[in-house]
Amino acid sequence: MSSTPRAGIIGTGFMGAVHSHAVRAAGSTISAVAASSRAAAEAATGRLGAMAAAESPEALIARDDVDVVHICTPNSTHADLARKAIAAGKAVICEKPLATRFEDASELTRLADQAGVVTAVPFVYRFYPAVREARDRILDGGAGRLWLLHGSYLQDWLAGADATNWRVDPKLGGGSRAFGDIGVHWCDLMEFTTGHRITRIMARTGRAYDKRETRGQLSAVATEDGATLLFDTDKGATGSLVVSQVSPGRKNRLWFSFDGTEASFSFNQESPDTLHIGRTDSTSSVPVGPQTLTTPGGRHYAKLPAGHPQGYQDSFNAFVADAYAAVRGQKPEGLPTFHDGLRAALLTEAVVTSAREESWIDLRVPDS
Ligand code: 4PW
Repeated sequence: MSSTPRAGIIGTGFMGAVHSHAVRAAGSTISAVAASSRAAAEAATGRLGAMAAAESPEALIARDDVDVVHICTPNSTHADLARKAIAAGKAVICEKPLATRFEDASELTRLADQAGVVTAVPFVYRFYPAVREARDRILDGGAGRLWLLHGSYLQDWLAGADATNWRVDPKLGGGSRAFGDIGVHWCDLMEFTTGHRITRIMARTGRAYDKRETRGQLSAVATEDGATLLFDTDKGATGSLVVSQVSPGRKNRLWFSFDGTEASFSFNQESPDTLHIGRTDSTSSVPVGPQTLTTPGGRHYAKLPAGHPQGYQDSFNAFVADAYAAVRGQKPEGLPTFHDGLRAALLTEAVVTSAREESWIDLRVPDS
């Protein structure tokens, strides 16, 4: 492998473009892109800054000048592509969900471990400096005993019966849409930031639209527009989460409040340049910057002086930079791997089962 890992990106939509910016920001080259056809890959080459268009995803994976395979295609294709990339001995960065079935996510995680390849799943909200600051302070005892973990992740891009996307179709997106697409981000962020693990879940799912229009035709929808969850954790906290892709005016509002006996920590992804810390006698809004944050994690990820907000793409860049550091043999703290993708698949399975059975579900312990 070259000393600077070289990328191959499969999928050239919104996420493919985000990955390509991050790879170039990390100083790596994109040897090739692949899409649904060679023509589509060729059309995206310039936009993504890639050196070549591959004939197919398989041809991209086989290239000697591709060290890291980025999988940014519809969810139902992830497992097959990841399996092929692992078999070829490549590092794999796979969009979530790792697979639409828990069993496939489990198998991929085992195969990757056996092959010894570096894996990553873009739980990129971990890479906001404010989140790292909150995490360091919470793990250092700064919240006291965390007892209430709550928040929401709200979007509106599927508001309107004519708003649709491949994610709406369970055959392409998987059986859980709102939770599987964005709820897992919140749960990952909560577990990462607090060190608590969800042990059981009670979930309800719902739909704003029972029918949606695709190519002029109204058809029944099988996936959820939103979900509400209650959960308990292994360290004695309780919590709740509301997830929705039909909350008009909310664009990508991932918000949390982690409340302890001494302080509460809250964060809103749409205003990522501030970390809120509440105490009974004072509240502070800590501006994000290398001089204003105080912990190693906060300072490491704060690249710009306070007042110059870092956003979603910056978090993604930091995630890819750490993934590539791992490919070079380093061990960056908090890189989300296939094990975290498997955890998300486990939570998704529990949410789907709980909503169907209208009961609390204890999280099962996965084999791998
Ligand atoms: O992973 C999520 C996506 O599927 C994201 O972080 C935001 O919501 C952006 O696109 C969707």
